[in-house]
Amino acid sequence: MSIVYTPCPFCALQCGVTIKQTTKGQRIVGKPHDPISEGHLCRKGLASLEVLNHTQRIEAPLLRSTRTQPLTATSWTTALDAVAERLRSIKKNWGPDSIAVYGSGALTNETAYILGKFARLALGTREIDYNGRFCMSSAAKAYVTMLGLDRPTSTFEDIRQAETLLIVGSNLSDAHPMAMRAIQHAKTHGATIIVIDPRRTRLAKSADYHLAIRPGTDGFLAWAMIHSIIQQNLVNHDFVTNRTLGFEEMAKQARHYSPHVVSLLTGISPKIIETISRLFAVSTRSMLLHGRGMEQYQHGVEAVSAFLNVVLVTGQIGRPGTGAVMLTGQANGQGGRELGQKSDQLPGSRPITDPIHRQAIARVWGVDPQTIPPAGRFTASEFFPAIDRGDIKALMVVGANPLLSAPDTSAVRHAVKNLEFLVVIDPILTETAQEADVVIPAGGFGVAEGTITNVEARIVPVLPLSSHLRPVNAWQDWQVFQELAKRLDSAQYFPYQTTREIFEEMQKATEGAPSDYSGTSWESIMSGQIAHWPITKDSPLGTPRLYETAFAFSDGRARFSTLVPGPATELTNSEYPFHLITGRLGAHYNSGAQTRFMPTLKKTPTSTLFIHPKTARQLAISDGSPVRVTNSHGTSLTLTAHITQDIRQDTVFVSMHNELDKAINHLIPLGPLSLSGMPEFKHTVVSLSPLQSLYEEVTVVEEVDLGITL
Ligand SMILES: Nc1nc2c(c(=O)[nH]1)N[C@H]1C(S)=C(S)[C@@H](COP(=O)(O)OP(=O)(O)OC[C@H]3O[C@@H](n4cnc5c(=O)[nH]c(N)nc54)[C@H](O)[C@@H]3O)O[C@H]1N2
Ligand SMILES: Nc1nc2c(c(=O)[nH]1)N[C@H]1C(S)=C(S)[C@@H](COP(=O)(O)OP(=O)(O)OC[C@H]3O[C@@H](n4cnc5c(=O)[nH]c(N)nc54)[C@H](O)[C@@H]3O)O[C@H]1N2
Ligand code: SF4
Ligand SMILES: [Mo]
Repeated sequence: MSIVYTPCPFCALQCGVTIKQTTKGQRIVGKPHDPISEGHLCRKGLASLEVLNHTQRIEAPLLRSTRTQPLTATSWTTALDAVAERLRSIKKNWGPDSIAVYGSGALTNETAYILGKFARLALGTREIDYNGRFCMSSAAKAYVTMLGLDRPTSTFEDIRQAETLLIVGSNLSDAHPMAMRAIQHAKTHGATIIVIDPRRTRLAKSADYHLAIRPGTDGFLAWAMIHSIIQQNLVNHDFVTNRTLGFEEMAKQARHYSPHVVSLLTGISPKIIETISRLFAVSTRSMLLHGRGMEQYQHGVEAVSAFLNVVLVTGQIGRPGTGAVMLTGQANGQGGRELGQKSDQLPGSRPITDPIHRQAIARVWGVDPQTIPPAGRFTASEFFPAIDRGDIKALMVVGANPLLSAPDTSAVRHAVKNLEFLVVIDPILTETAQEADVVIPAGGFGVAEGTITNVEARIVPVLPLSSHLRPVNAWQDWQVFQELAKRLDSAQYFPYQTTREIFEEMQKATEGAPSDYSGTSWESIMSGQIAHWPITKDSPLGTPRLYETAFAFSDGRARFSTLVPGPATELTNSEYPFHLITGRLGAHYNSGAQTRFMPTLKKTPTSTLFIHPKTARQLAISDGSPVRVTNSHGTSLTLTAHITQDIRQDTVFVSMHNELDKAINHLIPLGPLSLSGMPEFKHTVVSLSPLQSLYEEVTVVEEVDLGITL
């Protein structure tokens, strides 16, 4: 029997799994002593072996010569030659920036790093961005601007030690299930849990306070908390004076947001606003945790910034059991965004426009800084309109399924069809891959080797299964880019024999950068040493808790924010009276490309509309019946009603895991982007109409009843 320890392929907790391989097959259990899951796994983790023999898994490259032909299996050489030849000819005809690269937080650190290098050196394009733009970019912008680094300030050990936990727009119980262990630990030790979510999730049910806020109004709530903290004389003046800048201006702005006024916007009573503000301020150890629920709005950056103001004004940061934790979503949502996949960043979270950072990367890559293209013109969701305008002619998608997960599905589909060339690199034949000219399988669970940086900014080793048990013919992603680079006359930049060599080059590239990985080693990561970045030569064991003495600015001080909160882009009205909010189910994952085909997980249906019983009754909608959901642009989807008490009466919820013809992003327009480039994924307004009226059914039942009585 052999045993492999590797992380679960799904969320950013990266719980360790133990795969026991015997001649009879494989078995999966939790990894003992895992720092987050303590040896347990959620249902997705337990089902993860099903990713290996997934019905949509591809084992050989697929190719077609025209879009009207079906994709057929081909040799690696033919597929790689075809990709290189098409990209070379598009670059010659339209210039390098006509090729765009769409990366992912599902990739290892080494793949993320190589993808950025490949785009900028082998293709020479400035257009690279990734699906984390849809995920962590609003939180990242707020944290970098106010605290200095794009990283949660604290770890799960701090959550366990907290006395008050303020959890905003996060459905931990379904989206990060093993995190519930830390919450439960804190609760058992007397912590007060405050949850802000329009829905009563399992987390909300277990909380001391559940604020079922009106969607899109969190930013206002946070400002009312600041107002209330100042009014109740609960400002931590020592902290504010010694460790921050900009308090006076911020406090002046807070005057506009009295709990009374804000209660009208949010639906939360002034008394509750005052109570939770007091609790957060007076408790010795308070923490803020947040998910996408407040971030994926046009004013998501403003909302996160306002909550960080709450943390700073109360001085609840830099000590055990305090701080702010943006709950990263994807497996490598953290590392994925640090290593050069963002349109505006080079590896190490280095701003691409900064000459010193360009110089540092140019040195590691052995090129002139001029060779590194400038910042991209487009973020991930802007790629698709750019394709329609003719600015982008070829797209390379690596580890994402934008046909389902980017806003405005029909527009994305139209754009993808307009491309001269689409290549997808993914072990699964996703809906996006099905539209491609060439599909190349690489990486993924059981195959990928390297490292991932988890929700705590802790670097974890990723190991492949032994060769006789993993899918045949499996390639690492970097091998694909290396082979393509050879064909694009850039072999000299990709001389690697092993993944370790990439890790070591990546370490050099991050040395002295904001996200600094330089002080650890491949051996120590592979032997399971706990390491949270920054890991420098001076702090080789890393930094679990940030900002104990100074924030990451040259003067060491955090910055208060005066960004003004704003409403959701679309407001309910008589024609579209319901908020539609979107998010996750416990059994499925993101676009559903993996979980909709996994025998254990596919038992949980997708395409469901969660609706309150009173609303359902008013609209004559019965449980399990089809409902037409129409947005203000006149686009409709038919979904199946699931009646539940656990949602506001003016709000319905749909997951993002539906199959293509029911994809929720048919209803989410591209709309104005946030300051971070994030679309307003969480929200739109809709009208609802039953396709099968409850009253018709009731009439029939009454007739039968009458018959029996007579
Ligand atoms: N099971 C499962 N787990 C996952 C994933 C998955 O697809 N499935 N995906 C992973 C990824 S990539 C991510 S980013 C994370 C996401 O993790 P979360 O952010 O926790 O999950 P979501 O369901 O997207 O949104 C969280 C909550 O926001 C609420 N919400 C909607 N609008 C508002 C609002 O205006 N204000 C507030 N306060 N709340 C609001 C929704 O009701 C929902 O319960 O999960 C990760 N883990
Ligand atoms: N309306 C609405 N839309 C949303 C959201 C929402 O809440 N509401 N959430 C947004 C968020 S937070 C996110 S993160 C996105 C996620 O949505 P997508 O970007 O579509 O992500 P996934 O569906 O997780 O697809 C990841 C793919 O990566 C592949 N993969 C895994 N490992 C590897 C590897 O090692 N190598 C390669 N090459 N491929 C690999 C998997 O097989 C899978 O097909 O969706 C966004 N869209
Ligand atoms: S909590 Fe996340 S990482 Fe842990 S087992 Fe579940 S899906 Fe996997
Ligand atoms: Mo995400």
